[in-house]
Amino acid sequence: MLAKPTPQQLEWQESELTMFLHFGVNTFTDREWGDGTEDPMIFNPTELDTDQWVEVAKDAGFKYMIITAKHHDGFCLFPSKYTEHSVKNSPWKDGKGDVVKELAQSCRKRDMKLGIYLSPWDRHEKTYGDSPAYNQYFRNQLTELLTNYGEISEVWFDGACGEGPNGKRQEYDWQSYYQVIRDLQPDALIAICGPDIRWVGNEDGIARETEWSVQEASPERHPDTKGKIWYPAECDVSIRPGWFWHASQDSKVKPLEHLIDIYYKSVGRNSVLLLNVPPNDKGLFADPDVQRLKEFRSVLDQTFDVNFAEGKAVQASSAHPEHPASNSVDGNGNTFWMTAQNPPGGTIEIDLGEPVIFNIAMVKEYISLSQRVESYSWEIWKDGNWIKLAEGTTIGHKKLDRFTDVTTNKVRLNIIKSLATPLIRYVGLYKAPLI
Ligand code: FUL
Repeated sequence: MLAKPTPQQLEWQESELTMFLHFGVNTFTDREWGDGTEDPMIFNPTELDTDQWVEVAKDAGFKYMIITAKHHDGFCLFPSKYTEHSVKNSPWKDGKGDVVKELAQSCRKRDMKLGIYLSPWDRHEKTYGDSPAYNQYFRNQLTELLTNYGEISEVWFDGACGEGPNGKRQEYDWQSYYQVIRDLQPDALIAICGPDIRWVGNEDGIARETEWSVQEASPERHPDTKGKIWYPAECDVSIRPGWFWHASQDSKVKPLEHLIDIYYKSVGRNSVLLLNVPPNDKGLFADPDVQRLKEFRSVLDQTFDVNFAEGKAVQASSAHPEHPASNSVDGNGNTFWMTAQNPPGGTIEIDLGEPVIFNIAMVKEYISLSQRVESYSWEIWKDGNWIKLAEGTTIGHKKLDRFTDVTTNKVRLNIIKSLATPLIRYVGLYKAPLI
């Protein structure tokens, strides 16, 4: 059986870009981890504007936004009725404000999906360490977030765990947390310490060269499943050195080249990029981040707006009789070439009709029917011979290869090894600008 994505996993993966928002008391204390003793009075973003966050994210091509409703310090950006450690005891909007609500409204207006980060590790809450009591507290807060803010598309659980004031280590009851989410928001994806989206394993925004969305079920996350499951990777990284905003890091926003490199190594390696952009102490995205995101979008548009293979003739080595291969590269995401052959593999040849210069190749599998390809190569036609241009292992939702400019009138994609008949959904040849 080939594991397949749920409709929600598919939509998430095809969206490619999610923005992370780290915001809270740390924004005002210049720290990365608060210890829970912060005075809520320090939380006072005088110009908070969630419309700005969503507009910037939307313009940059992001489709989901995840906010730290509560970080490890326990301070809640929403007026939880289960704690006093929240916006309700801050001077912001005289304690009547709710950052999660404002963001939810801004997202709704602009067709942006909303996700929440609720830190299980809570350095303020007194019941932390008294495992059953804290698990109930945590479920109560999850219930608030999943009930009061409309559709929540992703719930992001970090695994950090510590001891409570009683000196005991908290034992998280993950399965009961998942149950609350499945009951209240059955379409929400549960990420990282969750069964639907897998942490890529680093905080640099970089996936592996070989990145399978199909994985073995883990006893901890998927106790009721045996064998293979669809469990795609998410690559989290911050646009700055820290997750939270620090004035001293306004000059340390990642250079454009670095961000673009991250894009190729995350989205271009079958993963979703979760890029953190932290609002500042005014409650706004800072200018350097906004500027960088504009540049990021502009380079991606310049690169991917023109596919030189679009509309060009394609020959697939063999086609399944019931799914005749389309004979040109079209933008129809619901069709695919099946290069049926035994053992599974095959060739897709694109006749460009005239010499074309490009430096990027894109290939996508039809992942609705699982991820199959284990090895592939790209070749170009040069002086009467096929010359190897690039090679790789997995493809999945999207695989991008970069190389120095080449000129040719014919290109060939070879599927060398595949777990089952390879289903190729899209191919693209592009020219990235010099940065
Ligand atoms: C980590 C946390 O400890 C960091 O503060 C940050 O939230 C990051 C995304 O996850 O584990």
